[in-house]
Amino acid sequence: MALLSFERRYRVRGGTLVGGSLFDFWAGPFYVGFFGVTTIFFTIVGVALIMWGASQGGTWNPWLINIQPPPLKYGLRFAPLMEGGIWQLVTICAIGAFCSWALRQAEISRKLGMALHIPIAYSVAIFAYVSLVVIRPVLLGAWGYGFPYGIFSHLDWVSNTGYQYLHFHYNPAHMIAVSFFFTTCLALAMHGALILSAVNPQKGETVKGAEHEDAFFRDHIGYSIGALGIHRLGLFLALSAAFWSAICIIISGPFWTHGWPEWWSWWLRLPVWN
Ligand code: 07D
Ligand code: 07D
Repeated sequence: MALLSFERRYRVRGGTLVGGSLFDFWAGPFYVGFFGVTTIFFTIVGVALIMWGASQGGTWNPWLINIQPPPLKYGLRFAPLMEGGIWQLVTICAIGAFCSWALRQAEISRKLGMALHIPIAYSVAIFAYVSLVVIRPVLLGAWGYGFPYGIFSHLDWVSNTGYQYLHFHYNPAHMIAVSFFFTTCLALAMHGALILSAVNPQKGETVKGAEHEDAFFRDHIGYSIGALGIHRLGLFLALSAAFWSAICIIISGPFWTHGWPEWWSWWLRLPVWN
């Protein structure tokens, strides 16, 4: 059965947050909705602004296009368009598009009678982005602390910002975030491997179910977290990774201005060493 004809059954009206039934329809496979319209609007305006900025930047090489934030001297004011004003407008469009997307996820979840885990999860990614281009710049007093919009230039920003604190790996929140990212990969790899090994057997073998999956892990490490549990764990690990990333960059500058290795001197000052 074609996916679309099957899914049509689930295309229910209502559940919208804004606009009543005005945008409550589908365009081909896509739900439109009020927030679909605002997503498209912010995306088109934002991409057009990036194109305009690029046209003034001397290169059309996609790797090198670079939309800089304003110089620090403009503080938290609006800057002239060619001196970071475009970056400010692109940032507004990006936040508008990302938030619209999250709200569109919420509308679709409501239509289907699902809980709001998906928009909540995506909101944590938005929080990480907002921590970089709004929260930290506002706490430091200038939009110029945001990262530039360019494939290579944003890497330069990460490296430069990291070295401003001497050795970013010593940032304790960065350590927690990195550990959560690595653990997320481990968990997803093991979960993917477990499911494939059970439901995609060699020719002639039967498909195995949840009992086999649980038995594998019980035999192996004495415990199986279970079908629901692994998805709870995965969500927790991934959200924690992005959450601690946001924390690690918000504290760098606003709450800790020295090199990160110095933060650890509390350890050397513990009375136990006397
Ligand atoms: C696979 C889901 C699909 C998404 C993709 C990204 C664009 C940008 C824009 C031409 C996992 C689509 C890309 C729409 C085009 C212009 C102006 C998600 C998947 C495929 N980064 N980053 C990349 C973004 C930051 C860092 C790649 C975005 C922070 C490092 C891609 C943001 C810091 C490295 C990209 C953002 C940082 C990258 C692959 C926003 C800390 C790499 C991304 C909005 C978080 C890697 C050349 C990927 C690379 C890379 C996009 C923010 C660090 C271009 C949209 C400032 C160290 N980043 N990034 O697969 O190869 O993500 O860079 O916050 O090494 Mg980045
Ligand atoms: C911000 C992306 C949000 C995306 C959104 C959606 C579209 C649509 C459309 C595809 C958060 C965008 C969608 C555009 C696309 C289509 C159709 C995700 C975001 C809303 N670090 N470090 C991190 C590691 C070092 C430094 C985070 C590792 C060095 C700084 C993570 C290493 C120095 C910052 C991380 C390492 C340094 C970070 C990034 C190893 C440099 C940050 C993940 C092994 C010399 C950043 C909030 C993240 C951060 C960050 C990992 C090394 C500096 C934990 C594994 C020592 C300055 N680093 N790092 O945040 O916390 O994702 O940002 O060496 O600012 Mg680091």
